[in-house]
Amino acid sequence: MADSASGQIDHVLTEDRLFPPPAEFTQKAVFSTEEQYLETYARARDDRDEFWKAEAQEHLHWFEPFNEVCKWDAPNVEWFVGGKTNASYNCLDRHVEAGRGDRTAIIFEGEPGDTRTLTYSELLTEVCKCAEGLQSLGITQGDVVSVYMPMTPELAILMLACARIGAIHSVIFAGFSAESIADRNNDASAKLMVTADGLYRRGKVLPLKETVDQALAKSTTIEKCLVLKRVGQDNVSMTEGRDVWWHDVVDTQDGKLPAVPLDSETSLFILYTSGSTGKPKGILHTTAGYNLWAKRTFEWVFDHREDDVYWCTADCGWITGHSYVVYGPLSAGATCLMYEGAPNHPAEDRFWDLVEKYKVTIMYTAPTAVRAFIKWGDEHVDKHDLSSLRLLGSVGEGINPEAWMWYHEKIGNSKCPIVDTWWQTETGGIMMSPLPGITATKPGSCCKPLPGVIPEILDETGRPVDPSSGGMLCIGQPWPGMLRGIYGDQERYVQQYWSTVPGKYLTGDNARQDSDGYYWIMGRIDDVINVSGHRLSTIEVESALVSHEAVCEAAVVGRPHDLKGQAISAFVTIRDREPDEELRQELRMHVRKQIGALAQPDDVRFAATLPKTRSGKIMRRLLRDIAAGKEVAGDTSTLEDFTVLAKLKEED
Ligand code: 6R9
Repeated sequence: MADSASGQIDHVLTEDRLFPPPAEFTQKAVFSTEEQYLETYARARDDRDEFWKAEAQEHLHWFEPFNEVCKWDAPNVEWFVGGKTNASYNCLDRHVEAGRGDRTAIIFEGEPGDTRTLTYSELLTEVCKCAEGLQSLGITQGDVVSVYMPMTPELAILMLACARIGAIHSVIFAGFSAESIADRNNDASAKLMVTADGLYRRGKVLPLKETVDQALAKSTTIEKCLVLKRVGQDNVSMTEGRDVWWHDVVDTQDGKLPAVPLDSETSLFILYTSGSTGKPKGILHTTAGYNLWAKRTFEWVFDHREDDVYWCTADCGWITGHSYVVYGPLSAGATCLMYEGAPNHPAEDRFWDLVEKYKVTIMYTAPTAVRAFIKWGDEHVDKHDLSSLRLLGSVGEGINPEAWMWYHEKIGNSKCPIVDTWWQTETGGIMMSPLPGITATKPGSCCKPLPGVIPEILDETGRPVDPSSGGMLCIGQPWPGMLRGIYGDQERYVQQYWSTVPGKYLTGDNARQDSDGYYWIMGRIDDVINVSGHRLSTIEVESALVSHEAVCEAAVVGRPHDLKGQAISAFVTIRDREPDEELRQELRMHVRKQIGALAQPDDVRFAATLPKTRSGKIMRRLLRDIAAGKEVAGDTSTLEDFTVLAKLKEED
C-alpha cells in the first residue's frame, strides 16, 4: 500500500455522503438517465467492435475507412486498422468545414495580463504555418520533435502542427532540468527542439533557452532548435546553423498545408512519465484511438455544450494538458481558456478573477491546487462572481473529502457536480469518473468506469479478490486510448504492464469497490509517489542523490503532506563530508539540478546505515513510517540490524 493514501483511507472508508446532480443539470446532460449509461456500458462491453466502429465513424474524419475495428493480441493492439485520419484535421478543419470556423477555440491569458483569442479558422491557419515551418526545417513523418515551452497558444499550435504532418511530439514540462531534457532527447532520438526565450512565472522571467542550451550540449541527435520570442529577453544566445527564430520560420509561411492522411496507428506523441524504476519511460500514443478516446471522454465527462467556456488548468507538459487542453476539447469544438502562469500571481485570487472575467462554465483542476486555495483563505474567492460555473473537475490524485467539500461549497456554490476523474498517462484519457448528469457523487470516489473500461480488482496471482477489501486495479480489455508501448523499449512495456497478470493491463494503483459499485483509488502498489499530482519514482530521486560525490547510499520515500499530497523524504548515508546543513541544502539543490524543482527533497536525513532485509533490500516501509513521524509498525523480523531503527529515530 502506498503511503499517499494512508491518511485518506480512514476518511474514505467511512465516507457515505451522497450528492445527486441538480435536476436542471440532468435535464440537458449528455447522459441523462442511469439506463442510458447502463445500456451504453453494456454495448461497449458486449459488442466492443460494433460499438467503437459506430463511435469512430461518427466522431472522426476518415480520409480512408478502416476495415478492422480492433486487432487485439495482448499486449499489442491496433485500432481502426486500414483507416486514414489526422488528429489536427479532427481538431480544426472539421469544424471550419462545417461552417464553425468563427467559433472561439482558444482564449489565452498570459501571466502579465496580455490576452489573445483565436477562432478555429485562425488556429487552423497558425497550425498550417507551423507545420510548413517544421517541414522547412526538414521534419517529416516519424521524426521526434522535443518541446520545452511556456503554456502559450504556440504550444498547442506546435503539437497540432506535428500531428498534421505525422511528426511525433515529445513535450517536456518547462520545469524540468537540462539533464532531464537531454535524457529525454537522447532516449527519443529527437531531431528538433522547440523552445522559447523564456516564460513568466510569478512575475519573474525564467530563461528557458539557457536551460535548453545546456541540454543541447548533451543531446546527440538534435539538429535544429526553433525559438519562440515570448518574453523579449535581450541577448538570447543563438547558435549559428542550429538555432532559428519562430517568427522567421513560422510566421513567414502561407498557412495552407493540407493535413496528411495518416494510418490510424501512426505515432502521435511520446510523453515521459515516471515508473517504478529510475529511468522515466516514453509512453507512446497513436493517432486514431487516442483521438477518439480524448474526444468522447471529454464530451461524456464534461457534458460539453455549445455555449460552454471550458478551462483545464493543467500544463501541456502533462497528459492532462495533452488530452484535455488540446486533443479532447478541440476535437469537440469547445471554447477553451488557456492561462500561462501561477495561480497566485499577482495575487491569490488570479484563478477566480479569470473565471469571472471569461465566465468560465467548466473548470478542471487538481486537488493540490484546491488545497492551496483553502490555505490561502476564502476571502480571495469571495471577491469574485463565480456564478457562471456549472461543472467542476478534479484530476491527478485522490481528492480528500475535506477538499472535495470546500470545492463543492465554496467554488461550486453547492450546485455544481464534481467529476473526480481517475486515469493515467498510459490510459490516454479518463477511465473512471462520475457522469455529471446522473451520478450521485461520493466525496473521494472516482465512482464508475466509462463505457469501454472493464476494471478488475485482483490479487498478486491475478485472481479476483473481494472487491470491498481491495486489491490491484487491472484493466481486462483494450480500449482505444490505451498506450501502445514504451518508446524504443518493448520489453519493458511487456514487463511493466502486462506480466504481473498476463494479458491484463496493470495500472499500478490499488482500488476497492463499495457495495454500490463505486470505485475508490487507494494509492500506488509500487515506488511511485505523487507530489502535487505529479508522478515521481523514488528510485529516480535516489539515482540523482547517489550521483552526488558525498552520497554512498540513498533511500527516498513519500510522506503525507497537507498541500502537496506527498512530500519527498530522503535518507542518505555519506562519505568524506560533515553531515551538516550546508550539505543538506547542497543535496536538495543537486536533485533539483538533476531532475527539476518538482523532485527536490523536502527533507534530507543523514543516517549511519539504512535499514535492510537480510537479502539486502532497503525496507522502505519502515522509512515511510519514520518519515511520517509514526511509530514503526509491522513486521521487522527480517531487519538485518535492529540498532539501525533506533539510530534513525534518534536523528529526528
Ligand atoms: C491523469 C494523471 C497517474 C496516477 C494514477 C493515480 C493518480 C490520478 C486520480 C489519481 C486517485 C484520481 N491519480 N487521478 N488517484 N484519484 N482521480 O494524473 O496521470 O500523471 O500519469 O498519474 O495518478 O495513482 O495512477 P499521471
